[in-house]
Amino acid sequence: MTTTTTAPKPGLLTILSSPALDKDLKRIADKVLNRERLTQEDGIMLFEKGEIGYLGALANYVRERLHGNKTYFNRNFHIEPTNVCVFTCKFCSYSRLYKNREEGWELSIDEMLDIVKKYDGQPVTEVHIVGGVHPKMNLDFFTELMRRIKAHRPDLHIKGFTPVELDYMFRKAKVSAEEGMRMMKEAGLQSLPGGGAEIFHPDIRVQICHDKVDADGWLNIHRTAHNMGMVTNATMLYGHIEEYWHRVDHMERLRSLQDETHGFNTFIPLKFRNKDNDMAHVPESTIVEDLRMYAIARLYMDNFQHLKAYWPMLGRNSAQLTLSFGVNDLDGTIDDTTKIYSMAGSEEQSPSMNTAQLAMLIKQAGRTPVERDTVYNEVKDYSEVEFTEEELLN
Ligand code: V47
Ligand code: SF4
Repeated sequence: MTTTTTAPKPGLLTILSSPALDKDLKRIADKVLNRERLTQEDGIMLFEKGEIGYLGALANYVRERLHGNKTYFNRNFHIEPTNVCVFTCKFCSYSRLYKNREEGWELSIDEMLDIVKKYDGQPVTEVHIVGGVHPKMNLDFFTELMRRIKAHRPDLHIKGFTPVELDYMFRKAKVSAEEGMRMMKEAGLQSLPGGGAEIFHPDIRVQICHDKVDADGWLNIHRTAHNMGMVTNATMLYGHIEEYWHRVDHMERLRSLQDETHGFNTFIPLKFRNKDNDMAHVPESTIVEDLRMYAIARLYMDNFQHLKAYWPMLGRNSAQLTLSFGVNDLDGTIDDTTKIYSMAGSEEQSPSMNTAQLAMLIKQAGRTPVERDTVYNEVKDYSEVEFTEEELLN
C-alpha cells in the first residue's frame, strides 16, 4: 500500500484533545494515528458512539495519508445482459422471474456487441458486465461474449460477473471454481466487480437473499480469482435490517481475505434503496448515517487501498460529500447504461456524466480529479484542465 505521512489537521487535533471526548473514541483515534489495526469491538464502538464530526475528521486524515487530495474516476460503460433472474433477493427492484421473462430483457451476443461498438473511437477503458442470473445464459454463452468483445476491442478491460452469476454458471457446467475461473480468464475476463456480497452473516442473508451463493461461496470465488492474479472489488449492502455488528462482521471477513491474498482493490458500501422491491417498507438510511458508514469503512478496512462511493446509487450531491469522509473514488462516467439503481429509486434516473462533469464534481469538492484505469494506473490528472461551458452542459 502506498502511504504518505500527513500531520493531523488542527480540526482533528481539537476534537482529539477535547476533554469531553469519550475515552473509547480517544483510544480508537490513537490507534488510527499510530496505524494500529481496529478490532471488531472497536468497529462496533465507532458505529455506536462515533459522531459525524469525529468520524469525518479521522477518516479524512486516513484518506489524505493514503491519497492526498486525489480522487479517482474512470471512463466506463455497463452491459446488463438480462434482468431475468432465478434468484429472489428481497431488496432487488430490477429482476424478473424466468416465468415472467417477457417483462424483462435478454440481450443476444450480437446486441451486446452492438453496445460495445457504440463506443468505437471513444476513450473508454472499461466495460462492466453484470446482470440477473438467466438459466439459459451459461458459461459457453459468456465465454463466447468475452471472446467477441476482445476480438473487436482488445484494449477494453472486461470487469464482470459476480460470484452469484459465476457460482450458478459453474455449477450448471459442472466445473470447479478454479476450472470455471480459468475458462473465464482465458476468454478475456480481467477482474471481478464487488456485487453479490450483500451482508454475509447468515442471520441476515437468509432473510434478504436466501437462495443465492452464501458468504463462503462468495469469498471463495474472489479468493480463486486473486490466486490467478486477478484483482476484484467488494461491496456491502447496508442500511436495511442489519445491525451494526453485522456490518463489522462483513468487513472483518473481507479484511481477513485481503490479508490472505491482497487481491481486492476497492471497497464499495452500497446504500439500500427501497423503491419497488419486497423491502419497500424498510426506511432508507439518512445521509448522516451514510457518511458515518463511509468513514467507518475507511477506518476499519486498513488493508484496502481504495474506498469508492458509487454515485449512480447515492446521487451526485451525496457522493461529493463522501469525499470528506474517507472516499477517494467515484467510479465512472457510466453513460446511462445501468438500471439497477434507477429502478430501486435513486435520484439518478439516467446516470451519465461526461468526463468534464465528473471531474468538475470532484473539483467542486476541493479534490484533484484523476482518471484511472480499472487497476488504478493513472491515466490523466485533470487539476489544470479548464472545461468549456459546452463540455460541462453537454
Ligand atoms: O450486489 C441491488 C446492489 C449490487 C439494490 O465493483 C442494491 O466497481 C441498493 O455491485 N439498493 C450490484 N443496492 C452492483 C455492484 C457494483 C456497482 C458499481 C460498481 C461496482 C464495482 C459494483 O447492487 C448488488 C446489490 O448489492 N443492489 N438492489 C437496492 N435496492
Ligand atoms: Fe438476481 Fe442479483 Fe436481483 Fe438477486 S440482486 S434477484 S441475484 S438480479
